[in-house]
Amino acid sequence: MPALTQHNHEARMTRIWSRTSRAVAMTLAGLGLAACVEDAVLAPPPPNPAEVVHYWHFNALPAGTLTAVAADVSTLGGAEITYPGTGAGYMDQVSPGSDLNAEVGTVAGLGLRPRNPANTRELIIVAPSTGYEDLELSWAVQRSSAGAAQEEVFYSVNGGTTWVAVGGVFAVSETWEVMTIDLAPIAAVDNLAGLRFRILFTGAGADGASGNHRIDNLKITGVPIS
Ligand SMILES: [Ca+2]
Repeated sequence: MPALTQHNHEARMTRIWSRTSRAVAMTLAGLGLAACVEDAVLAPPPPNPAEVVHYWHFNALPAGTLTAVAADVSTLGGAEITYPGTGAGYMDQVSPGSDLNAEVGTVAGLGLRPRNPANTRELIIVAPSTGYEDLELSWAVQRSSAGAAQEEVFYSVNGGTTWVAVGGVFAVSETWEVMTIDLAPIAAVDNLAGLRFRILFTGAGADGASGNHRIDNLKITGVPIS
């Protein structure tokens, strides 16, 4: 909404009152126009709200070894999770998942289980951000008793050639909890078709023959660039 001076606004309201019904005026009041009488200039419009760009709730995962998991919900498409590396580790479904960090109306259902040994693999999250800024990455996580003690997150703006650590080292416990990384200060990840993230499993237990992490409701939100 363009800025209006108080004078112009009041003159406009007078004209409206003179030729329209009370019902129309009440509608304008409902839109907030009546609230600006005390202000010299109307407030600027609010920023666009953030929306879910990619969302994995994992509730439709098939049984067996998983090599690539597409996002369950995506405004852009092309989002998937893989777990490349060496050794016996792999991904499969886990039940139950968690409703932490879930979108409204989404049940806990299933989660994703990257299995040990995990220190020879990396969880790759391909997540285009074309048309979005002020990103946020979040997910619910727990580990099994023998799972890796930590997760470390990185982003890449060049398709995985180089990685930048972000958010520090997360200690992961045996109780589900939500990890959130605010990417709004990092303009490099905005509006980028080739954006990807990776999660490394580190610390005690990451090299184990058994043990795993359980991940659910992994979400990337962003604000549409206007
Ligand atoms: Ca789930």
